[in-house]
This record gives sequence, structure tokens and C-alpha cells, in this order.
Amino acid sequence: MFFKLFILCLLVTVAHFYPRYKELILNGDRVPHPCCPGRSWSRVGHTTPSSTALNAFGRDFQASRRLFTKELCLADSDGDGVSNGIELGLNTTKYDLPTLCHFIDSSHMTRTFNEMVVFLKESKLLTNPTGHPGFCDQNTGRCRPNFPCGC
Ligand SMILES: [Ca+2]
Repeated sequence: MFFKLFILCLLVTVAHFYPRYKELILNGDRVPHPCCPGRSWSRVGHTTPSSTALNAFGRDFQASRRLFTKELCLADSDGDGVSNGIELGLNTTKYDLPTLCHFIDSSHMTRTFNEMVVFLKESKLLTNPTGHPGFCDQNTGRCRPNFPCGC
């Protein structure tokens, strides 16, 4: 009985402290569904909302040690011609993308990711995401979503 209770407590503790990766990604809770306008994709780095398989952005995020680095920000994980930082909502009207990505990367040392996101939003440097960084959803002719769309 004590062993079962111990295991239950351990599972609850692990689940409570398991990192929610979308909180470590710009607008990670608001990334648009690549096929269904108005809906969001709940697991940014995964091939489906219920899959554990990683999409291109998820693999790049994992390779960056789950940090939103300058390289991840500048990269175009899904190959649609739009960088991850732009797809996730960085506003480049005041500063260029490399400057914003460098600022985000250097902020890891001085503030939490959430504090940095609040600062970016209050400064209007982060707006709504424009696309999904893990799926080719820009429909530019370079690529199209590589899965059957359905809402
Ligand atoms: Ca892209």
C-alpha cells in the first residue's frame, strides 16, 4: 500500500514539474493550426496534437537544448522561406530579425523566458504568430503541408 502511494505521489510530482515546452517558445500557446484558420496547434513541436513524434521545429528545438536560441529564432525549420522568429510573431518594423533574435538569446542569462516574452509584447516587438514553424504552411509554392489537412 505504501509503495503504491509512493508511486502515485512520485507521478503527480513529476507531472507537476514536467516542463511545458510551449512556454519556452514565443507564442507557443497560440501557434496557428496549419490547415484550420482560427484554431491553434496545441503541441508546437509535434507532428500531430496527440503524437510524440517531433516535426522539423520540434527537432530543431530539441537540438537547441530546448532553448529559444538565436540560431533557432533565425532558422527556417519547415523550409517555407519564413524564419521561425517571424512565424512565431516577432515584429521587425523597429529592429531587424537578427537583433531581436540576439536579444532573446542573450536574455536567457538575465531573466526568465516569460519575463522576456512580457517585455517583447509590451514593447510591441512580439505580436500574433503568422504561421506554424514546424509545418510548411505558407502555401508559397515552395512547399505545402506534408500531411492531409482536416479540421
Ligand atoms: Ca518557416
